[in-house]
Amino acid sequence: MRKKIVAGNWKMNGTQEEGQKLTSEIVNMVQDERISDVTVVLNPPFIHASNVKKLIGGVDNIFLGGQNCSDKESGAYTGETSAKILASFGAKYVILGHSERREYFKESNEELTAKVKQALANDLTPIFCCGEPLEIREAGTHEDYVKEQLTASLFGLSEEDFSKLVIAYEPIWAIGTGKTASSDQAQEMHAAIRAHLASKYGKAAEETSILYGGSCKPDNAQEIFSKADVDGGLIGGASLKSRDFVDIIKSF
Ligand code: 3PY
Repeated sequence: MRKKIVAGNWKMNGTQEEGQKLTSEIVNMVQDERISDVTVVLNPPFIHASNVKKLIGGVDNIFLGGQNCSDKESGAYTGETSAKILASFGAKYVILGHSERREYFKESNEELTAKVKQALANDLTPIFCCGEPLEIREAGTHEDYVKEQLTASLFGLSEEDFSKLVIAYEPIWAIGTGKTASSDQAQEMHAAIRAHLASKYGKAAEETSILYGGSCKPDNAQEIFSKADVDGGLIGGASLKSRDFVDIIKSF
């Protein structure tokens, strides 16, 4: 059975007070509404880590994650946060290769391999993002584009390391544009991603959770999550509203 996972990516949002309020509300709702079969990951900006971890407390299906980590172990890299530092604050997950980081910070497939290795060396589960921009979708080469991202960044990993990953598919054209991939488009890509991973890692790919990320909201989550190869969501804007986020978690 693959893990069902809903991860909230707060991006660069939330003051200290807002982050605490959001976290407390989510933690309370998950407990009050007895949600125990979904793994919930909160990925705030790094500086919220300690507060968020404290508020999660001992709730055993809610975890702290990061939105990125350095590809270096430690040292003179001003402004960076290592996987080791993140893990020392109690994080268990880290989003790597989000489309915004690939676009604005020019993260390459090679750099992402190094980040994945840093994460794994520090017992963080990478939520590895892949996905195509609009022009690639329109050209009809989206499957090849995404397969190449996966091959280039991940196919050097051992089967043991690969089996620790979570994958997130983000159709970039559906982020912040008001567009959403249809559930059939999501399923088609998730199945293609799983088949590609299986071509290298065999049965291990059957156990890999593949999350959908692209303007997932309470009103489309149920339809998207009902698809055979969709194991949850990487949620942007809707993760900043506790009721919406928890409604998405309840959409399986
Ligand atoms: C969004 O939906 O905003 C995302 O960034 C998905 O990864």
